[in-house]
Amino acid sequence: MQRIRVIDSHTEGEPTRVIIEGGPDLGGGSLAERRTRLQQQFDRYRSAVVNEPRGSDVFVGALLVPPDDPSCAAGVIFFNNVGTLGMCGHGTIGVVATLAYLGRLKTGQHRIETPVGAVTAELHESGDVSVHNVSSYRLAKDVAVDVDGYGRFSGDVAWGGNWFFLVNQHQETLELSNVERLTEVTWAIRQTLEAKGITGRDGAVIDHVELFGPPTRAGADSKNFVLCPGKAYDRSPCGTGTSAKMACLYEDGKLPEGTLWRQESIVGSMFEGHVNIVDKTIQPVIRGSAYVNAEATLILDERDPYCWGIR
Ligand code: PYC
Repeated sequence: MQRIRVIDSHTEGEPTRVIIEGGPDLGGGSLAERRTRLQQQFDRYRSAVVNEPRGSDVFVGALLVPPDDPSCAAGVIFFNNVGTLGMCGHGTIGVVATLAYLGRLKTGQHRIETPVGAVTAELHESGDVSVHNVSSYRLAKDVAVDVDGYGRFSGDVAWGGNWFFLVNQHQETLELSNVERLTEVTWAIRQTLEAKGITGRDGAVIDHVELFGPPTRAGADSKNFVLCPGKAYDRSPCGTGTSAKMACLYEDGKLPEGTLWRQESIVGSMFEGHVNIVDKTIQPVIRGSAYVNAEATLILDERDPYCWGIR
């Protein structure tokens, strides 16, 4: 039997399960190489940790690995119910809260390496965490797609550590009671983008689709619904999605450098953010809080037909 120790937290409602012991040994090399190794050789560990019967479609897992970049305190590879992620904003906040809970991280700034670059996470005295994300940008503006059965949607293709289609024009109601419909619509948009060959840079699949609407919470600038790659929706406002959105707002002249943007999620939680211009690139910063809510040892018993998760 194998044992994997995990710590669970949620960041603004979205869960993160951090593996702190017993995960697969991915060897050395860049984080991008180790992400590929996780996908190709150890995918069953990903499934065992986040999929049913131990997890659910909503979980994002985080495998801590030694960093390749000596300036980083840790390396991390994020994964979900269907694969790995380039970066994860809510997950980075969850990792920092988890390391602080374990006494492995103190307040202040810490660099964390991910497969798409190093980010800087700042643990504040209050327990909040700010993430200075990878440089973000818009690849294509006002892309219109006709989605069978749902009508026409127009949005931007943008990078915030993952690829997003950010939809500004739609007729949908952004309410928690409407998530089934929102999931259907955004899934149909994603499939249409793929069918029409609309991609991120170098043909990358756009695997996150985000709808925006007016906020319901006082002080928020916008409310969103974010479809994640495995068809679950993000309970948090999505760190990489908010980064992509703020990059587009900056490029449109609607969010000057340093100006606060408050993004409400579909469940009513919030990230605060702004952009900094660093070496002529847009570097988004998002701030939120995470709470540790479980410590567990997962037991992998090969006699169990669902030992490696239901996939
Ligand atoms: O916060 O970046 C994020 C994220 C990506 C997928 C789920 N959450």
